[in-house]
Amino acid sequence: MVYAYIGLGSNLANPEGQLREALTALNQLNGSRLINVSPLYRSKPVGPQDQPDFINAVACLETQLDAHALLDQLQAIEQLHGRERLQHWGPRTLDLDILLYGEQTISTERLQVPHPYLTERSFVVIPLADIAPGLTLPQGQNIDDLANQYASDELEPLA
Ligand code: ROI
Repeated sequence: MVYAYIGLGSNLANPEGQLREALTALNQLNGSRLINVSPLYRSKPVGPQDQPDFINAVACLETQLDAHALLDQLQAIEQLHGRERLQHWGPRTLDLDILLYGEQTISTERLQVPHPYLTERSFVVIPLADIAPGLTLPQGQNIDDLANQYASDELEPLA
């Protein structure tokens, strides 16, 4: 059993509903159960600004799936939600990223763990710190220190 941290994001087609349905799907994955979910946050788009705000969250999944099998399952959930990659860094109905997989560092053609942008994105760092305070990343940084570097007004928790 491994704890995998999954980043969720959506800015199209009822983003909050997309995240809630994705969380249900994550909890139903074989050999997996949802351990914890951060608050849902509204965030300004990183990348092109001419797109809607995103809804973001981070979930902790306890799983028996190995990292690539988990990636397959996440991509299947994305497809079920009609994900279309129209534009690089453009709007999307559902994005599910493996942020962390236990304490492992993984670098294959399909998968980089920890997620390469993890520490650079407040919409990942802040919800991750919400559900995993005190966590040390594989490269040694403390998640609370990273979260404290971001202004608290960058993300707006949903009511
Ligand atoms: N910006 C925000 N705020 N949240 C995201 O999940 C997100 N995902 C992306 C890009 C387009 C880079 N920007 C984002 O893929």
